[in-house]
Amino acid sequence: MAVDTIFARASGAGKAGVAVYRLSGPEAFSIFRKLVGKWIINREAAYVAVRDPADGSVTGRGQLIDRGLAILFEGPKSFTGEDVVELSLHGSRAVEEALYDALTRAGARPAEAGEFTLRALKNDKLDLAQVEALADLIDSETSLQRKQALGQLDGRLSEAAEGWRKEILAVMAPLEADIDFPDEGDVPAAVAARAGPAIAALKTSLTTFLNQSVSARKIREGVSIAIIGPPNAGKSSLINALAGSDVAIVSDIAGTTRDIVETRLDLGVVATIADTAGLRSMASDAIEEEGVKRAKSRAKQADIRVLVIDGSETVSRETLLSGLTENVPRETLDLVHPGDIIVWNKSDKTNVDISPEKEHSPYTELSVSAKTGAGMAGLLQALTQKAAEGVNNDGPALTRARHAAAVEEAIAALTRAEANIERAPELAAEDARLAARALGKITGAVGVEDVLGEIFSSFCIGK
Ligand SMILES: Nc1nc2c(ncn2[C@@H]2O[C@H](COP(=O)(O)OP(=O)(O)O)[C@@H](O)[C@H]2O)c(=O)[nH]1
Ligand SMILES: [Mg+2]
Repeated sequence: MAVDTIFARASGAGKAGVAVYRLSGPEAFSIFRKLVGKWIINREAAYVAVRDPADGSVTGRGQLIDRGLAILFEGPKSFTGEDVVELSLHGSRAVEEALYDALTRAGARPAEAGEFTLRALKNDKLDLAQVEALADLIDSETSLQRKQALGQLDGRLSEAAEGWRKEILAVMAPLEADIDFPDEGDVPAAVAARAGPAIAALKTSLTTFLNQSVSARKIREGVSIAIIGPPNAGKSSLINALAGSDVAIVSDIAGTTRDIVETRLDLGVVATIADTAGLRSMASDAIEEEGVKRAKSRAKQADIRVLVIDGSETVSRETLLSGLTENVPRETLDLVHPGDIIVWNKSDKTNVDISPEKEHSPYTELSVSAKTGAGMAGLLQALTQKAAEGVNNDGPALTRARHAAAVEEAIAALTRAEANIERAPELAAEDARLAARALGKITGAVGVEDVLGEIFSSFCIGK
């Protein structure tokens, strides 16, 4: 099947001093010649005039479109593995339109979203884990995300997955030999003696790896923080103070915040912080009631909860934590887990003195004033620390649910192999084969077609 030559703007849309256009495919170089009228040296930037070969006969003589830098990348040493042309021209709508017309007339077609990367995958320039890493790198917002994506783009995860897959295959080989020579009576015991511990060791390393993946996914997906508490405690004031902008409406009318208001914070790790409706049992109407329901459900899903208390109104720490305070019922306290944060707000008014007991508290307790900003640096620090807890970005990491599912599948298969190894080595061999297959899904050595749609749906044109 003939492969089309495709083009797209690789740099962001809109007006810009320079925009990079990419052309890839078997006709990329001949189309370049039609527009530029000459050859340039592979992998060397050259200043060229790009012209519209409208009359179809004389190359390089048409109407001038723009001048700029061109680089040729001869396949397979290019991003897609095909012949690639990169043109850095002026980033204007008119240049873009004229260029697209000319390229289309010269025989190329506009690329679909992610099509360059898809070609890189098909031509073995990147494996599936690296394609995901590329998407993550382009989407990265924090330095941890950037480093993690770069590591994966370098093949850190792919190498680990491939390494384990090969180890499993190595363990499997004597099991298969056993199947081939079933008459040698003492083989099963010897095989089991050797393969059993090897399978157990593999299972252990895969399980450790899987457990670490929680933090890797946190880096990619971000941690979720929910601000909860009774009405008028200052939850909305707090999110505004943290975000440094008015994301939520502040008012002394109880029940003002009804839906969840979210904003992003860079705590080293990306964090989504949510302001929620005040928790009270006597909601004034059905909308507020729904808001309370959402607040509770968000509190349950969040990685970190921040319970905000009006410290100027609460009588004492004991009454609060025993659930005796009228406006902070037991039900609200039950949403808060050990390790979560309790913020005693409005410290600018008289506030409960938490200093004697806070050292022994199962929670991180802080006295702040969302109004004056007192104590806010400490809160930010506590959030940063909790968000970073257990986040480790050294070494390969399972950054997506898809990777974790593949490792889980491999562990389950190895568990079956372990159980079968003495009684039925042929079944154990099959289980080991399935474990290897499961790991092959990470790089796309297996089952690539099943996940392509989902992975590439996040790509935009030009990637
Ligand atoms: N004095 C004082 N007032 C505050 C503080 N934080 C919030 N408030 C006030 O408390 C009222 C309720 O605040 P709001 O943020 O809307 O509370 P929410 O219902 O928990 O979201 C508003 O009148 C705020 O101005 C604070 O630290 N000190
Ligand atoms: Mg509010």
